[in-house]
Amino acid sequence: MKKVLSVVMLVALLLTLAPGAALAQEEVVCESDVVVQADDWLSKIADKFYGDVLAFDVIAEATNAKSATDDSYATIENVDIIEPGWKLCIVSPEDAQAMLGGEMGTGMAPAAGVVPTNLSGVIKVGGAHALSGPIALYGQPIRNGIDLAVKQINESGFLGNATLEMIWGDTVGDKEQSINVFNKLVNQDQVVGILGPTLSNSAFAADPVAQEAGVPVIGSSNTASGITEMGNYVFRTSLPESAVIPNTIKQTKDALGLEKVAVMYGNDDAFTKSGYDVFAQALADEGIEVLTTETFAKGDTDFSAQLTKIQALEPDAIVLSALAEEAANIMIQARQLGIPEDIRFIGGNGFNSPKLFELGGEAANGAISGSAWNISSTSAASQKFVADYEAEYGTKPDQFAAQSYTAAWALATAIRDADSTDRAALRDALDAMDFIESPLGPFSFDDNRDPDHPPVVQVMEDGAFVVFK
Ligand code: 1QQ
Repeated sequence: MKKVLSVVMLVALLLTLAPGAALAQEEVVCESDVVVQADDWLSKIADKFYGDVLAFDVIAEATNAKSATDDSYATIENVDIIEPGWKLCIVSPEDAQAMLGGEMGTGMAPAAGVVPTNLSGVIKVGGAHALSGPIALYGQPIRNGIDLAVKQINESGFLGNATLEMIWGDTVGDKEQSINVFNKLVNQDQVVGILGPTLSNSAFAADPVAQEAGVPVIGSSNTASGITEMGNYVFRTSLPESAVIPNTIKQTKDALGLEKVAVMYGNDDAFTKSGYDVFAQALADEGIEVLTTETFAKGDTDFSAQLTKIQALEPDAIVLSALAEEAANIMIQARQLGIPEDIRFIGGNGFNSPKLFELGGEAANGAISGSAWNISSTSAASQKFVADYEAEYGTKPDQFAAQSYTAAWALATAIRDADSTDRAALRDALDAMDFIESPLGPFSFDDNRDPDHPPVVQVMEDGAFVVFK
């Protein structure tokens, strides 16, 4: 009798555990973890990872199963309420299909680990960046990010029997040199795609060479308006200033109580001019008065005339669209003139190099800039990138390295998805690329071949970039 009872109890217990919903924690294998960003709702994340919002239940179920024994994972009680900072469990697409009983739609991303069959040998990729001269302060970390990605792509067998080889050319941050490098890469080296160039100014000169030859080009530091409008072979992983600055102005207005500012910009560079246009519009939109607009040119070293005028007007802040070298000199001279430290500098992408502090020293502390990425990002992909970069180079990566690393992975993903090195097929594969994991968050190109993810505002504190609050 006793035995019969226990068998009945066991069957009853199994019945309560058995139905599809019951997922024992040990059955759940997270292929990756994702930390929720500000506007990454569960349905969006499901769409990104599985190409299907239906898979949203899978993420909730897998995350809850993990959180039962590991409290670093979130507990999701209501799928309509998820919080930034929550760690979610992303299972493999195959497991997701199985958990949903094969209900996912057709838009599913190709399963990770599908090895291309047509590729073999060495695939040449062009790297066109400023590797010497003043702009190399951006170009070197960019090169590091690309070289790290290529090493990982090759060592992991991501492209099956094929490996990538970078053919580097030094643009020196110069238009003519950029055109020369692009011509060589396209015609002589016959690369499948080009990563670069460093400056928007160079991109406007050289990208048409790639566009006309039908060679995909991915910029990872070009932030001026109009870059991807040059043609359907032009992509970028760098958030344009237009996607970053309005948020920077809004946040700094609220935090610093800005009512009136002075503006300074370089009037002979595509990025600094475009950044100025975006700043001017954002200031107007926020109702912030512009007391004066001062200009300078690349290579200028004496900014005392502009800064003396600005000092007399007593602005709440100085909005500065500049590359790092000029920006650092302007900051030093402003403080030397006696413009107090609480009159902050607010800038764009040009500030986002650690060299700003190396060149500007104490005067660079407090500088605020709109950025695509901050090193404190808690996403697993970002933390892995930072650790791998530090292990490889012994220095911390900057935003430019995060973006160039993403560009190299995007090109490799397109090569793998297309299972071909045909340049037109690669262009199409970049266009159609599903979200990939990246230090910038889940990454894909939007309909204009630009990135689409939330910006951050960072501030230089004791020589390091921290998130501005
Ligand atoms: C551009 C930029 C520069 C700061 C790149 C180094 O954003 O030229 O578009």
